Amino acid sequence: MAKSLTEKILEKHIIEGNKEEGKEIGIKIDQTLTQDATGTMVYLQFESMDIPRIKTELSVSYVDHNTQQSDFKNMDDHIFLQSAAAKFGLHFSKPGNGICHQVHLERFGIPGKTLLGSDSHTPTGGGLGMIAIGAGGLDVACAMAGAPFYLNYPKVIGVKLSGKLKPMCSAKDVILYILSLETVKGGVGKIYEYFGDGVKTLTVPQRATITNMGAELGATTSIFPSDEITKEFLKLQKREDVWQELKADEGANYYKVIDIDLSKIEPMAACPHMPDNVKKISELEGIKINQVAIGSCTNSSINDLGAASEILENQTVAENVALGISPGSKQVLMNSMEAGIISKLVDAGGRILESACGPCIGMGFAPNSNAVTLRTFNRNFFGRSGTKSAGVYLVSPETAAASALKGEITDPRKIKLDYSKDYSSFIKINDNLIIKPLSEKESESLETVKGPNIKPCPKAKVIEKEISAKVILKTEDNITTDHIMPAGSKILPFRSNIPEISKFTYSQIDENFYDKAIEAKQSVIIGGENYGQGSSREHAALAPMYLGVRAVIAKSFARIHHANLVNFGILPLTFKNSDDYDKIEENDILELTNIIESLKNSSTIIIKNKTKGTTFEAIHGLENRAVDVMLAGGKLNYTKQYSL
Ligand code: MIC
Ligand code: SF4
Repeated sequence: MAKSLTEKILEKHIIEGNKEEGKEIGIKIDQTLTQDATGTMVYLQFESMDIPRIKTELSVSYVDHNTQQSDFKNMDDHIFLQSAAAKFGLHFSKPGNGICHQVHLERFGIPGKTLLGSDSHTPTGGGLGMIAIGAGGLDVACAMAGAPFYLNYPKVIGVKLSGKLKPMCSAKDVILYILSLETVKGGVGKIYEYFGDGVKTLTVPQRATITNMGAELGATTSIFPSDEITKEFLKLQKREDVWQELKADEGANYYKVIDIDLSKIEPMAACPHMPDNVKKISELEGIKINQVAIGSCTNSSINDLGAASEILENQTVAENVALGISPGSKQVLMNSMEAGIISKLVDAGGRILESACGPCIGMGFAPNSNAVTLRTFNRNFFGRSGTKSAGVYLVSPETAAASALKGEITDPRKIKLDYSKDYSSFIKINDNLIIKPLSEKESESLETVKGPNIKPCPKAKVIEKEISAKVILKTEDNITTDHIMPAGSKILPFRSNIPEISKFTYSQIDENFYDKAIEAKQSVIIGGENYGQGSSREHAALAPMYLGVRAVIAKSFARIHHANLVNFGILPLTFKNSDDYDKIEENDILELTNIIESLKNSSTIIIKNKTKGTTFEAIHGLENRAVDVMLAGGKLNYTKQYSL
């Protein structure tokens, strides 16, 4: 039978379970990546497993998120990460070397391999033909220890591309268009597989823009075939030897097929505050802007900066616009300097920021009050830019540059009609910020180095038969992990210190959340649809766990956050009847009954609302392995109990 590419790669990696849509499988992970903001917990967890060395083919620890270093904390984290990489046999990518996903694409990704990353944009690797999945840090630690990664066998959506993008229309506009069709929850439990004649018109970085932002669909991942274009990209990276051709069989069966004619794609923007709030630029033209930021793991390849530089060449950005550029990697930065791109951008008034996540995660370059900011990033969640009153529009580099010139949202086709030049062959490689792993013998006697802000990862409580807990928060639909555990320069330095970071839990939407949780001792959160979408940060589960949250009852969950809740012993439940959501209020006392028995033998749990005197049912829907994790009191306890 004709197979999809996804099926072919998964088939080679399945070690537990069978190909049955929606059912749990365990797959072998070939490569892992971590970044510093999630990585410190990953290596603390790995260390606590007492495994001397990683068991993957390759694992890389990147530093790209917390690079502002306003005091000792960030750099203490970097040093800890470097010492852990040396001790456990990883590559270490030093700060300044670039954003994990861009660097991994350039230097490490291999078509046909599986990659698990403690960052939700790990699917960027799908641009190279990898099955690249974002996960919580503990799942990545377990994969490094040689354990399978568990996921539900996904539905495979085919995206058939035909035609060719028109000048000034870009890969970013393609994924924004798909978001407008599929929404931020349309991809849950799905893999988007691209095929068709249009694929060969897209470069690897363009494909990676699409797979990167596929994360915003809630998808497990997205993947492109590995073809001659992939080979050319790897050849330029002097890694041609890892190339192999990979594609779906003719006539492969997809759950559904989305047809896209690239020549019909127009410049688009995701309007505040959701990546699927997409409109055509033509509908937004004229909106005055204050800031433009070009960069992030979505759009910071050399051609992205090159396109912006051509639009801005010999011009000056509008008086009221601040332009910031963060190149995706040291390679992009160096080659953009040699190609004259950086001088054009600086000449036009751009500020060159570090090769790091920077403004994308609220680490500097925060916009002014009530600002309109255009960003080539992938997320525009409320408050993420660092300024609560700002509105972020997500756009292509072409639209960003054209709008920076005009001082208002502008269709780039009105500024320039040409194709932008292809800078991709402009490439000089210098890996001197990547520290290679030591031999087993050399690393044997090493110890990790922990500064005073690095505290052990707290353990979850073992689940009891009954739990009585207070509802301390009731949320709307599409709550993101940025709502649950915000990022930004004030909070990110506490990623290695759960007691401290827990004080910021839900601070964006309820300043009293921490006090309420402490007072209640045991609590429950009520959520709407797609609860926990966005980032993979397990801190959004770890901190609530630390504060005594025992269950989240929601209409539906995002994949990674659901797994993180289980990993840290918080019971994720969905309403059997979604009308019951309306019948619960904050401060109600809920009693979850007969939990252990229900987890083992039934799919539902009976919940009594003691305040209202009502009873309702919630579904746990956990597979046997997840039930065992819950019963053990979270994945750390579980892995110890049933050693890998
Ligand atoms: C993000 O884009 O939200 C982040 C910051 O990269 C996160 C990881 C984190 O919170 O550390 C992600 O996407 O997983
Ligand atoms: Fe970094 Fe932003 Fe990409 Fe997250 S989305 S990895 S913060 S650049």
